[in-house]
This record gives sequence, C-alpha cells and structure tokens, in this order.
Amino acid sequence: MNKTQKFIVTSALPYAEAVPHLGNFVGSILPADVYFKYLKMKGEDAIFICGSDQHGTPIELKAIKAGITPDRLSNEVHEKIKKVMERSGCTFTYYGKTHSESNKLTVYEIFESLRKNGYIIETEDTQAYCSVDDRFLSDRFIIGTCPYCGYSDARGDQCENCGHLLSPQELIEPYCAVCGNKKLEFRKTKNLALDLEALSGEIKAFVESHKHNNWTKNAINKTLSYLEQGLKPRDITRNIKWGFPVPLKGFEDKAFYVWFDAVIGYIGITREWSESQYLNYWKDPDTKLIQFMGKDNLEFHTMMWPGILIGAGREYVLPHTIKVFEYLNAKGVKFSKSKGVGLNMEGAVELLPSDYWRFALMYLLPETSDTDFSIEEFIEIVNKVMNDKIGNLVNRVLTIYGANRGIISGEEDDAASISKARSIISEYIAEFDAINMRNALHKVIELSELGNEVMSSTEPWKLAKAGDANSKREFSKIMVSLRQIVYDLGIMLWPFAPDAASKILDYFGMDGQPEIKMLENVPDIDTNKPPKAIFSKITEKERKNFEKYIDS
Ligand code: B3M
Ligand code: ZN
Repeated sequence: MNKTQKFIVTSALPYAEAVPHLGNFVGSILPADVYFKYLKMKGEDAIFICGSDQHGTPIELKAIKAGITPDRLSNEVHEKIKKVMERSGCTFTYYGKTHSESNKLTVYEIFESLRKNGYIIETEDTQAYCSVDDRFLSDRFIIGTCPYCGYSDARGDQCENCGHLLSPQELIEPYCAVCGNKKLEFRKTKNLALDLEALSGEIKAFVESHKHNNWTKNAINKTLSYLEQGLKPRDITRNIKWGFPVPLKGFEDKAFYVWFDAVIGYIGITREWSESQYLNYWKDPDTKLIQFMGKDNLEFHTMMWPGILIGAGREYVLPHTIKVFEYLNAKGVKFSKSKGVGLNMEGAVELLPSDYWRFALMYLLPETSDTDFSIEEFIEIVNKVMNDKIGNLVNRVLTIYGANRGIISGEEDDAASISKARSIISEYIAEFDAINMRNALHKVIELSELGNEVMSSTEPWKLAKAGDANSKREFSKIMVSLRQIVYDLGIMLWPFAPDAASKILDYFGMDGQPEIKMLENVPDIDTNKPPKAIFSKITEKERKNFEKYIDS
C-alpha cells in the first residue's frame, strides 16, 4: 500500500481571554501558519490545528467581574480571535476550542487510561477557602499587600508590581477577589496528580530520541535541565468550577486543571474537526507532529504532554518537533491590554493589510533571543525591504517587459544569474525543511537582491533602446531571467505574504495556492495587465495612525 507521510502542525492555543497581540501572534500562530503553508506548497498531507484555550482561572475571574458566565465570555472572545486570525491570513485546517464535547470526551478517555495504568495519584494540600462564596480560591483569586514592595493589589501567585512569586499565605491582609471577604480560611483538600516521577524515565528517553528533529536549542536545553532536577507528580485537578468536572468518585466537585485539557485539546480539536479522520492523523505512527509555542509554554509540551501521551498508552503520536520561540518585546509601543490600549492583531489589521505584519514579524521572529519590536523598525522593514527591494523590482520588471515585449524572444536566459537564483531557491527549501522560517524569508529577500543587482548591473532599458542585434539578444536573455526571478519570488513569498504573492502570480495567469514544483517552469507574463504596486510605503499620514499605540 502506498502510504503518504502525514503532518500535524499545531500552534499553542491562545487563551480566550483577549485577542492576541503582536508578540503572541509571532510567538507561535504565525510561524506555525507559515510552515503549514510551505508544507501545502510541497503537496504534503498536512493539517493545521489550533483553537481557543477556554478554561483557567483568569478567564473565570474576568467573567465573574463582567457578570457573565465564563462559558459565554470565552465563546465571545473565541469568535473574535477566530475572525481576526482569518483576517491575518491564517489558514487553519480547523480553529476549534477546548470547552467542546469532543475535547471533553478525549480528556475523559485519556484520564481513564492514565488511571488504569496507575499514573494518577492523590495529593493533599491546604488551600484558601472563602465561606461567603462557598468555594476554594485558587492563588489568583486572592488579593493582598505584597510583603516585598508594599503593592496593595498583589495576587496570591505573583506581585505584578515587583514581579516576586508569592504564595497566598505570604500576602499581608489577604482577601477574596470575588467578594472582598477578609476572613479567609485555609482548609485541607485532596487533588489528583499525574505521576510524572514514575514516567520520568520514559519522558527522558522520548526527549533524547526526538531532540534532534529540529527542536530549537532552548527547547532542548531547558527540558534537559528540568529533567536533571527530577520530575515530581503534578496536580491535574483543581478546586474550581470552570472546567471539565472530574469523573471520579470523591472528586466530582473539582475540575481538571486548564493545562491538562489544553494539551489534550490538540487531539480534541482535531476530533471536533473530523470524528472520522482525526485518528488517521493522531494514530499513524509515521505522522510528524510539529508543535510551535512561546517559551513560557515549554515545560507543559516537552514533559507534561509527552507524559500524558506515554502514560495513557493509547498510541497517539508523540511530538516530533518542538519549536519554542523567545519573546518579541514591545519597545516604545503598547502591546498589553492591561495598560490601556495595546496593539493587538485586531488593531494591527485595521492599520495595514495582514501581509505587512506577517512579513515584518517573520523578519523579526525571535528564534534565539528576545527581540524588540518598534514602530520605527517596522516601518523600515516595510519601506526598505518589502517595498524597495521586492515591490519595486517586480514593478520594474513588469513595466520593462511589457514595454519591450516584441524584442523578447525564445527561452534563452542569462545562465549566470539563473544559476545563482537556483542555488538561493534550494537554500530556501533546505531552510524550510529544517523549519528555519526566518532564514527562509531571508532567502526570498536574497533573491530580490539578486534581481536588483542584475537590473542595475545590466541596465536592460538601455539595451532595449540600443537597437543592434547583439544588444537585443542580451536584453532578451536578461528579461527572461528577471521574469523567472519575479515568478519565483511570487511562489516563495506565498507562506509569508500570500496576498502579495497572489498579486505577483496573477501576472503569470495563476491563482490560488502555488506549488514548490512550479518553481522551474515559468509561464509567460500577461502584459495586458497593467503593473500595479505589490507593496506600498508607509506614508506620514499612515504613520500618524500608529500614534495611539506609542508609549508615552
Ligand atoms: N493557553 C498559554 C498561552 O496562551 C496556553 C497555551 C496552551 S497550549 C496547549 O500562553
Ligand atoms: Zn469571597
């Protein structure tokens, strides 16, 4: 039987609390989407799965404050995120959510297997309890004064002001964030934990055997150092109401911890997409599961998630590649909603078409260290790289080609520039295959630089005017090469800037998703279509619209 290699590409699931800002977007969804588009261009059997992470204390707290149910709040935010991700050019196979029947079923099946296999143990702890609300309070539901800096709004898990990690018992004059009750009790309570200690040998073996599959260095190093320190059992249930209720006698009043059903959500969301197809992907041992995430999500993906999968023994595939990104920090720009208006993806696509953000953010992709994002740098990338290097080249080639169509004859090209172009293309493919998307983008830029160099060193417009047979032949060769370069740029840009790519490919009579194998055979240019701008510079007027996001 002829079996094709399958791919599941995932991005960390954004919390259904707020629309992702630029840093969240570039930290996992965008690179996952870019890689997925590349796989599709290669003709791979790939699916791209993502969705909204609906559970968790912050969402519950926000809903209580807004006077609505967390279910409603998270569904409303989910719809918003879904819409804005589509506007950002993301083409998920399915964008689902974690609070779904499919996910619940999957969580229960996996939990049951883990329990049968002996990996679920009971733990006992003391936890704050509010008798007014008649509920246990998770650390974030407790507010008080920080013992380190005196900040009066510190939460039970961390002080936002000085950054110190806290435990609720350390807070001075703690009170319930829901009702303000100052008389908190601390009560003993039981929970269920995943016995990561018992699974640690197998988790270690998994990391050792998979880490060379293009994992990022930070993913490998941090995981190995965690493993060296030794893994401990980790609670997977909480004394909370918002979440999937725990289906076990004695624990029915508790819900699963958000991270437990969030990672399982990758499977649950695929199941929500297609009950009949999800196992074809998740249970084919050859499927490559490629997972993208920000660095704060690392330990859940490299240890807890494989621990769940191995412990359950249900033969779901384990992650093949784990790509962990650093942070894109706002420099002189507001990102975060909590401090007033922030530049989230909703605002971004209002300002400029999504291609501009996709390209510039991938240009800045924080692969090996935290990277700054500033408006100045963004404008520089748009104006000097996208517009000047790529857009202008395409425009000039189309214009000169159209004006001198009669002198362009045959397929003879300029061998030297074509061979340079070919090697850039194979480097582009190699970078993408190694999941180095930023390097792949730099190959696109390199190809445009080659085109610009050919243009300025040969000055084809002068050759066209010269009139002698030799010049004409030379002109034709150069234009055939430049036509090839422009066409290749159209294809290679696709994962990064699909709208710009479509505009270019339209001149070659193509629409829809291009394929990698089309890179070689260049169709002719339709010179009846007048050349239009592929990208435009950001004008002073447009720049003004950015001002509300500038940090003052
Ligand atoms: N929602 C954390 C985050 O958005 C979390 C990711 C879940 S991935 C399974 O940073
Ligand atoms: Zn209370």
